Amino acid sequence: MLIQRRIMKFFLLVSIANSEFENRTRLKVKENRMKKYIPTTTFDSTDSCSDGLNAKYCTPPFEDITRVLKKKFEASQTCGIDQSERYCKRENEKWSCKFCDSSQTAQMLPTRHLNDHEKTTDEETCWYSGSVIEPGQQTQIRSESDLEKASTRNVTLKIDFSHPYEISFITMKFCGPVPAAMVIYKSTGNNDEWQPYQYYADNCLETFGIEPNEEITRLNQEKALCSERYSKNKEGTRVSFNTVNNRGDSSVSPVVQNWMTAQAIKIELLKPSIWPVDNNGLKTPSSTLVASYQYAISDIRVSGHCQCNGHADSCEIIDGQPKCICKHGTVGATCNMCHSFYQDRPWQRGTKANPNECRVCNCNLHTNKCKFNDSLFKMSGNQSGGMCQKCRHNTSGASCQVCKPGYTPDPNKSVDSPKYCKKIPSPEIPSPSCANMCKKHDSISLPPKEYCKKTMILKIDVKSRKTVRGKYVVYIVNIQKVYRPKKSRKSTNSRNKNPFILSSKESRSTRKKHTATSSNSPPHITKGKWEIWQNKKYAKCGCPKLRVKKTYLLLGKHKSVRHARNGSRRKFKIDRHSNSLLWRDQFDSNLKSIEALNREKKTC
Ligand SMILES: [Ca+2]
Repeated sequence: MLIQRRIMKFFLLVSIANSEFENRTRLKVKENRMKKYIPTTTFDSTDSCSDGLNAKYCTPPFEDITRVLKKKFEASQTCGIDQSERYCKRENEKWSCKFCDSSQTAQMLPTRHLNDHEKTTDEETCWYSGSVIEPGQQTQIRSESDLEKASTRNVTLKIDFSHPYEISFITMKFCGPVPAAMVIYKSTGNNDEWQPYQYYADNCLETFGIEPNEEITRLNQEKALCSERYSKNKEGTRVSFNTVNNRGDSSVSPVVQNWMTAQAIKIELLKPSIWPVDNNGLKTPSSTLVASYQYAISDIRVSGHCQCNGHADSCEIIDGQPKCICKHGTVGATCNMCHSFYQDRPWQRGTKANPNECRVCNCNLHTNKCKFNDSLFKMSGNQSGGMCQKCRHNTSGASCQVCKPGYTPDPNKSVDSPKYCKKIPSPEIPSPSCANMCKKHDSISLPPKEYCKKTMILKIDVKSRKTVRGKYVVYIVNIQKVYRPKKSRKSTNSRNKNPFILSSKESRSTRKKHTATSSNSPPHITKGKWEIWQNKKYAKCGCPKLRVKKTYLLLGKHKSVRHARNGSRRKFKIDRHSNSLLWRDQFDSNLKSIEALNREKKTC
C-alpha cells in the first residue's frame, strides 16, 4: 500500500513538473513572439522612466550645457579683431591698460574665454568687446557725462545648442561692471525668432518701459521680467538668471516647460556701465574713459536639462549633436512622436502628474503595424484609437480580433494564438472534372474483342503509394500473377523484330528509330515488384481506384514511363480507361477459362 502511494506520488510529481515545463516553454514562445511584434522601446525597470510596471515622468540629468556641448559663443564684435585696440581695467584699485590683438596669441581676448570654465579668479580669462563708441566720437570724450551722452553700438553674444534644452539658469561673470542695459533672449527653433527671456537695466521703466520685478501670476507665466538688481552692485558681480523663479514646476506645468525650453540663447548688450568710484571715492581717470567703456565677461554658463518631453532620462551627444534616448514608446530628436506601433492614443508631453506615455496598439500579436484613428479614439471615449494594419493569421478588425470571412475562431485557442482563426471546412462537392473522366465498373465482361485489346491483366497487391514531384502518383505493387501479356515467344534482341524490314544491314536512321521505338514501347510485365505510375488527376478521380494494402485485378493498357532516369526500370504507366476490381479468387478460374477459349479460337 505504501509502495503504491509512493509510486502515485512519483507520477504526480512528474506530471506537475511536466506541466510547469510546458507552461514555461509556452511563455517563452509567447515572449519571443512579443519581441517580434512589439518594438523594444517598452518599459524597463532599470531606468527612471518606469517603476517596472508603469511609465513614470523622467528627464535627463541637470547639466552645464555650454560645458557638455563644447560650443562657442558668437560675438558681433570682439576686441582687437580688426586691428590692435586699447582696453583698460581696474584691479585692486589700480588701473591697467593693455592692447588686444587677435593676430597675436598673447593678446587675444576671444569668445572661447566665455566658456573655458577657469576655476580660480587668478586664472580668469575674459572676452572683451572692444570699444562700442564710433571712432569719430571717441576723441570728443573728456568726461563721464560725455560717455553717458555718446551713442553706442549694441553687442550681441549668441550660442546655439542645436537641440532644445529646458534652461534653469543662465549665469554671467563680468570682468568689469555689469552693463547698464542688457536683454537675454531665447529661441526655440532654427528660424532666428527671438523671444525676450529677461531684461536687466539700471532703470527698467526708462530703458524698456517695463516696471521692474513684476509679479508672476498664472496669467503671465511666460512674460520676461526686468531686473534692476545689479544697478548699484556692478563690479565683480555674477549675474544669475533663474528662469523658473516664482513660475512653478516644469515637470507639472506644460506652460512652464514651454517657458524654459530654448534651443539658442542670445545676450544683447545695449549700454555699458561707467566704472563706479573706487573704495577711495576716485572716479575713472579721463585717459581710460573710452578704453574702459566696453563689455568684458569671463564666464557664461547655461544650465538645464536636455529637452526630451518627459520621455527620456538620458541624452547622448552623437557627433556633437544631442539626442534623447527615448522611452515610453516615443521616438524623435526630443521624443516628440509616438513609435509606429505605439499609436493607441495621440502623443503628449510627459508631466509628473501624468507620464502620458505612448500606448502600444493591441493587435493580439497578429501584426506589428498600426495607425492612430481619431474617430475610433473618440468612439472609445478617448481610450483607444489604434487601428491595426495588415493583420495576419487570417484575422481582421481594429485589434486583429476577428476572423476573416471563411474562418472561424477556434474555441480552444486564445485570440492571440496564430491558430486562433481556423478555416471553415467547405462541404465536399465532387469535382465536376471527374464526372466524365472514366467509367466505373463493379464487374467487367471480357468478350474476345475486349480481351485482345488489353495489354495487361494482372493480379496485384498494392504495397505503398507516393507522390512524385510533378503530376504522378506512384504505387509500389507486387504483381502476383500475369494473365496478359503472356510471355513473348519472340526474342527481344531479334533483328527481325520488325518483319517488314528485310535489309541485311540497317541504315543508321532506321537503327535510331528502332532504339527509340524500343525505349518507348511498354515494358514486358512479369511477376514481382513493380512501380505503377498514374496521373495525379486520374488518381484523384479513381480512374482506376487503387488503395494501399488491397489486392486488385488490374486490366487495361499500359505504357512505358519516360521518367526512367532513376531507380528501377520495372515501372509502367496506366491510363484512365484501365479498370481495377477488388480481387476475388473466382477471377482466377474465370480468366483461365477466357484465356483458353481465346487461345483455342486464336482470336488475339
Ligand atoms: Ca573665462
